[in-house]
Amino acid sequence: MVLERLHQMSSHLTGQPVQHHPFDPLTTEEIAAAVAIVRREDSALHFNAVSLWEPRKEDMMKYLASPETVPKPHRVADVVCIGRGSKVYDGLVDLTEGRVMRWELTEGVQPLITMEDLQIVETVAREDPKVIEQCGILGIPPQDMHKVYCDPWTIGYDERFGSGVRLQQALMYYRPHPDDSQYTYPLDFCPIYNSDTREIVHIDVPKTRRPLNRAPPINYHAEAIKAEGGCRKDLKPINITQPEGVSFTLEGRTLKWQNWNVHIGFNYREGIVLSNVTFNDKGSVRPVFWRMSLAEMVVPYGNPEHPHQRKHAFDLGEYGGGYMTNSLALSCDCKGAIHYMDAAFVNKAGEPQTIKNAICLHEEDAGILFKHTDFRDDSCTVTRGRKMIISHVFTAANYEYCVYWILHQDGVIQLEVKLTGILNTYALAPGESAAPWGTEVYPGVNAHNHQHLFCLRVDPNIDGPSNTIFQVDATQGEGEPGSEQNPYGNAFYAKKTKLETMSTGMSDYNGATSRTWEMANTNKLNTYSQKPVAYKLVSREVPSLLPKEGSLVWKRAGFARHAVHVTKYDDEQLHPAGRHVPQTSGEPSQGIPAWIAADPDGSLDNTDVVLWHTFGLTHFPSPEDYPIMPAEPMTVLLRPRNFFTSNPALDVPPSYSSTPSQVAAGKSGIRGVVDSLSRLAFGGKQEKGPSNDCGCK
Ligand SMILES: *[C@@H]1O[C@H](CO)[C@@H](O)[C@H](O)[C@H]1NC(C)=O
Ligand SMILES: *[C@@H]1O[C@H](CO)[C@@H](O)[C@H](O)[C@H]1NC(C)=O
Ligand SMILES: [Cu+2]
Repeated sequence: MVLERLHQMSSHLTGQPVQHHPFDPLTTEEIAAAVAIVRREDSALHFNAVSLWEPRKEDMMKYLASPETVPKPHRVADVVCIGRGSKVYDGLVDLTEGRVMRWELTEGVQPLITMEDLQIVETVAREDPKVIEQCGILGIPPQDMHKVYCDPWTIGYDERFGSGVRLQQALMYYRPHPDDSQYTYPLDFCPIYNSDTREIVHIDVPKTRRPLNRAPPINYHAEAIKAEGGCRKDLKPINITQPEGVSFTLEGRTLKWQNWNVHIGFNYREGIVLSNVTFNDKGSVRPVFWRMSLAEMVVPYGNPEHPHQRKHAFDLGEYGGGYMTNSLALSCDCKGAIHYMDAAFVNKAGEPQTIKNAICLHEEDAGILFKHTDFRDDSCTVTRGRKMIISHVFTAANYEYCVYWILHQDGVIQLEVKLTGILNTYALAPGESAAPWGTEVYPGVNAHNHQHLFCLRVDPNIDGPSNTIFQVDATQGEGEPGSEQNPYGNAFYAKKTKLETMSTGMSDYNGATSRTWEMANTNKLNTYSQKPVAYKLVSREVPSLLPKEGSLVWKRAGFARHAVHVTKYDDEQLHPAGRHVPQTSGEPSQGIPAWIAADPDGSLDNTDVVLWHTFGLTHFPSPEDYPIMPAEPMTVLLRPRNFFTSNPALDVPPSYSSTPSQVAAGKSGIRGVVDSLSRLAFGGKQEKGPSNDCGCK
């Protein structure tokens, strides 16, 4: 109904009917309109971001409750501009009314570094006399400067320069040939680049010099493999076909699949945003999550030598997971029958840009969903599962992050992140050991220890916005063996601890107690278990932040200090390390620690709360990770607990099902499911089972 109404709306911008869902990202037309409105005030600004300012939750709820009487929330653009002298402006542009709503000069911050900001640095570095001089010292003559490359990172934070000047650090490399991986040839010095003056303002040079690596190149592209003897030849094709098409539908950006209903947004910062996630439970549409996204991440490196303490990229807050997203048009990132969505951004000049096929939507077989065989007679039911995957892939200089939001038929939502791409590398002097802060992954190549810590933002809506978060620990029963309450010493139970207030609403991981966290609606009990309806966060790769308390990373990445933080819902609180992350000193810490400090006694009980979960891995590189890393997966599950009254996937058609009485009568239930291909694979000689063989052993 709401969508129908939206279809009927027409835009004053284009005069064309539009189908904006209030959560839809800004279109290229809307980005252009926002830029034009800002330009009326100041024509000399550069654009850093023009993105949807999502409707305030309260307005949205009111509108949904009575769309006839409450006006629809306006389309609003959230704008970040950079003016003369590095001045940063934050603004809001009301697109429905065509006016600037809010415009502020923000002092002492640096907005994220865009791809355009990054690309200039290499050109400048190659022409800088001091960089040329440093290259000379390492054995690269001036006429070879075109073989020198750099990955420009934000500077992170460097106390010598502070936050007032927009700076990048250039991690330097060399390519003997344009097709060679530069990561085999890191250079040992680090120029610092000023984005305003477009010049190298300083070079950090290590005390001990490390000459250019002389090892032969090692590459991973097909040409290189051909030279090494070619690709393996024993792979037969696997074809994935959906002869009758896909099982999902899209209405605008709202996906419907197997009882799920999800709005798919996208922005320059977080990439994919899932909103208004509901599950149709036998005809009753039940809210599950209001909004979910990967909100931030930090990759701290563990080498104590200056200036490597600066290497700790906040890939989302400092560069933007959306801005760095790949166009999936040319590659084979997803397989099967695929639906794509584009992403629209602004460039520095204020022109809308489109990344084609930024988001991929497709289904995959998910193996066994459930199965049971009655050992007495081999009667059996086996049901295969299917999953719906909403994904994007972004390239953060050397690294690739593949982000998969996966819906399952049993009410589970899974976030899988795969890490691939290339290690960040540094030079080694002849005879120098990489240990203990790194590993020599190839002769002369030092890959430093590091962590990848992701921050998942979940705004639960478990049968409504009033939710409570519990930490759940498997705990032994009180009393020693022989005692009255635990006579055999075997008792254990799930101990639930409520996260009560902002200042106490945090929790670390504990694998020994199988710790999970429940997002519960305590106002509604499950009919059978008499426990609150809930979704449980199950996450098992949760290292603690290794940089110590008081360190730069600890100060800047407050969100990473605990596995879970819970905060009271606030429309403005989307970015756990702050709105503008580059060059924050962490004094005071931005984002989550600041929000908690502002309302330490704020109650988290039975109210609208947000759960922030930091998970990830600690990466000690090894030669198998080089010259390109095989993808390493990591998974977080959101599982219904006491939410349904039985397995919600019972009605998924089984691949095979027979009852004891069908077996006794010599019938094998559903027919035609015997796996003929696997028999063929072994020469077609295998006996076909008896007619009541269920075919699933
Ligand atoms: C499998 O896919 C390949 C490549 O798309 C195609 O050439 C081939 O005909 C397909 N085979 C079958 C059995 O569909
Ligand atoms: C959320 O989804 C439900 C149905 O799944 C729909 O009735 C409601 O209007 C949606 N709300 C928004 C904000 O899209
Ligand atoms: Cu890594």
